[in-house]
Amino acid sequence: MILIKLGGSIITNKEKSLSARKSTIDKIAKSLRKLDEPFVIVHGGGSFGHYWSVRYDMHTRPARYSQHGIAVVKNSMVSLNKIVLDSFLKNRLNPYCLPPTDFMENGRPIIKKVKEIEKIAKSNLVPITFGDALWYGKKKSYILSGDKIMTILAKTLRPRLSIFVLNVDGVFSKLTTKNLIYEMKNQRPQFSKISMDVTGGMKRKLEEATKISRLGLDVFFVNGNKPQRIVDAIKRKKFEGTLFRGI
Ligand code: IP8
Repeated sequence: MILIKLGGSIITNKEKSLSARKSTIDKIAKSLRKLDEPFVIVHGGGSFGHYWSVRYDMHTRPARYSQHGIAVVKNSMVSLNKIVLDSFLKNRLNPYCLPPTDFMENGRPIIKKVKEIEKIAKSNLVPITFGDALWYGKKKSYILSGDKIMTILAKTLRPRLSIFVLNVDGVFSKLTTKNLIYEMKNQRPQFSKISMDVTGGMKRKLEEATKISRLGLDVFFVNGNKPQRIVDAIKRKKFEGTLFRGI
C-alpha cells in the first residue's frame, strides 16, 4: 500500500486565500489512475485551512480556541476536500471521504479505525483524509496537520512507500541555487519560512518524514507539478526527488 500526501502548497495557491489549483489537482488525479497498487490520500490545508487558522490564532497545541474559528477552519477544509473529491471522482478514482474525526479521538488515533483504512483502500476505493481542526476534549481543540496524519497512518499501516507531493522538486541544501538533496542523510537543508502556515511548513514535513523513515519505511518527496514523477517512484522506475531511506 502507498500513502500519498498532497501538500497544501501544490493543491492551493498559498499566497491567495481560498484559492485551489484545480487543474493541478486534476493532473495529479489523472496520473494516479496509472497506479495498480492500493493507495491512501492525505491532503493539507494550504490557503484554505491555514488562512483561517492564522486569522483565528489556532495552532497544533490543544487549547481553548475560538469556537467560531474551529467551525470556520473545518468548513474551509470541507470545501477544499470537496474540490479534491470532485476531481478524483471525475477521473474515476472512487474517492472515499474520510475526515480525521473518523479515526482520531482526544488527540490519539483509534487503531481499529486506522486499520480499516487499509481495507477500504484494498477494496478499490481511495480513502481521502485531510489536516483539520479537531475537538480535543475538555473544551479544547487543535489543528491536526496532514503531515502528522502521515506518521500516524504509517505507524499502523506500514506502507511500502510514503510520498509527500510538494510544489518544489524536493529538499534543497541551498535555497538560492536550488541544490537538490537526492537522499537525506545528515545534511542541513534550507527552507523558506511561510508565515501563513500554522503547522510548520517544510520543517514539519522533514520531521515527519524522518520519523516515518525511522520506522524502517521509505519516504519520498516529489514535485506535484510533474505528476509522472509520483507514478515513476511508485512503479520503481526512477526517483526524481528526495529520498528518506527507511532505517
Ligand atoms: O497543511 C493543516 O494541514 P497541513 C490543516 O497538512 C489546517 O499541515 C486546518 C490548517
